[in-house]
Amino acid sequence: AFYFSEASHTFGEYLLVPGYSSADCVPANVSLATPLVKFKKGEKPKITMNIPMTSAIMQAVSDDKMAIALAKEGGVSFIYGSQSIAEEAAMVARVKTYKSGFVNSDSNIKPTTTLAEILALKDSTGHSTMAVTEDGTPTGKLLGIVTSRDYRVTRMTEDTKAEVFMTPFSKLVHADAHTTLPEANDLIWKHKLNMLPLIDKNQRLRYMVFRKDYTDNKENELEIIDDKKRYIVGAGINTRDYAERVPALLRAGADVLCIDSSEGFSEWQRTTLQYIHETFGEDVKVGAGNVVDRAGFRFLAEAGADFIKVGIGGGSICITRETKGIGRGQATALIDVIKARDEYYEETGVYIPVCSDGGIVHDFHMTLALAMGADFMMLGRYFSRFDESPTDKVRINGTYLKEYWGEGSNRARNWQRYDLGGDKKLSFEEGVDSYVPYAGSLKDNINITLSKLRSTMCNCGALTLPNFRRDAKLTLVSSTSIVEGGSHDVILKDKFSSRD
Ligand code: MZP
Repeated sequence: AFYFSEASHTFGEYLLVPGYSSADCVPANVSLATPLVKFKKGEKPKITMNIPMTSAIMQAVSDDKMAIALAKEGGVSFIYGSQSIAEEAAMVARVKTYKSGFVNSDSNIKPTTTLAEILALKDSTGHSTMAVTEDGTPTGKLLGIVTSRDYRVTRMTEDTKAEVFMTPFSKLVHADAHTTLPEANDLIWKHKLNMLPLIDKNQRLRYMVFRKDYTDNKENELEIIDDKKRYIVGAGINTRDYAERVPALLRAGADVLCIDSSEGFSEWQRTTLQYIHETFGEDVKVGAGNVVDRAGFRFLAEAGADFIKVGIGGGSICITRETKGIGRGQATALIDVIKARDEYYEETGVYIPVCSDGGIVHDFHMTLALAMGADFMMLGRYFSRFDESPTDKVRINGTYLKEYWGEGSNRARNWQRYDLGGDKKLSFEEGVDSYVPYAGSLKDNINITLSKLRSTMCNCGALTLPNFRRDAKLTLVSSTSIVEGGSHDVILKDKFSSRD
């Protein structure tokens, strides 16, 4: 057997040592722009992100709602692949056709405004979906929604009642006439509805809210917008059904794909990458992984991966190390793969971005991953805690929690992720079903995380991510100094109630 000479370490065992900060080193001047896919020396990557964050290819994390929320902040979601091809493509399409969302763009719309007038206005403002509220503000009482898909106007009058009732709908969700626009929007997303009937106390239908949607799986009916503001979205694929899944995802508008697998150093990944590039061309971008050493990186680089993910067994819901005894401490794995990426760049002039996937617990772990050389992170637990994740929020013993389960759990049954070419089933679990503390909105949390990151970069004298990894000074810490790093030898005040 081969023995690595170094023990394998994780993020919590490292600290950054500050460098010189000049006067212009202020958080407002920091750029977090980073490449998502490979590029040649002197050229620009086809896709860059404004923040170094992607959301995990998981049922409990990345659906279309998460993708839109994260794209608004400058990151990219990878829609989970452990669902049918049509469902995954529909999610991608919803992100790509989402434009301005439920925004009232004009307060001149009155309950008496005609359909023709609303449509003329909608077209002139370029909105694909437009809400009409009573007082013209986004939080005002909802009168109706106009979508560009079929130009249905949904304001209820006695005359339109028949037309609305003829429209098919699958679920009824109770909302009342005081339901505000954001609340109606949340219900639509939460219940995966195409339309929401708002019913008053007497069970009379008051309004219908429609969601612009990809409802019927007819790919040729997808709306194409030639708009630069469309959000970037990624999608997970596997090494079994790529010949059918990839074209459907590309037709739906996916900008980038990623092979979702617990272990990427395999012939299955090479075959998949080669098939996609030979069939659809080099312009179709596909990430691969996961690997944890230089040999794994080199193999996927030569097989044509457009970015490479690092990490085995470090995910918060992952029990791969306990179940199979494989994996490597995330920091050591990342440092090793980064060396391989830099060597490959020196040798070939091709820069392949590296993604650190899994095991990020504290915000400073992200800072360390970037200092060690990761181009971006993939995060599951982090995003699962937010309003925008697809899972239920529950209250247990007075605490709000969200559900979060691994792709290798019996609940997800994503056998393709662990596929070694045998039966089409999950033979044993490599992931758990769990709760995480509910944390609020994605936007609020990301803002805090990124301000910590920018501030630490300034402490280390870096205004860009490439300079940060070039100049960062890192030290391994002893277990005693980890204790020194938290508050210690004091009695925290929140241990006492105010009456004490
Ligand atoms: P974390 O951010 O929750 O620590 O880790 C998320 C990552 O764990 C995912 O991106 C994926 O690589 C990995 N994952 C997902 N499901 C499992 C599992 O069931 C898993 N074992 O390890």
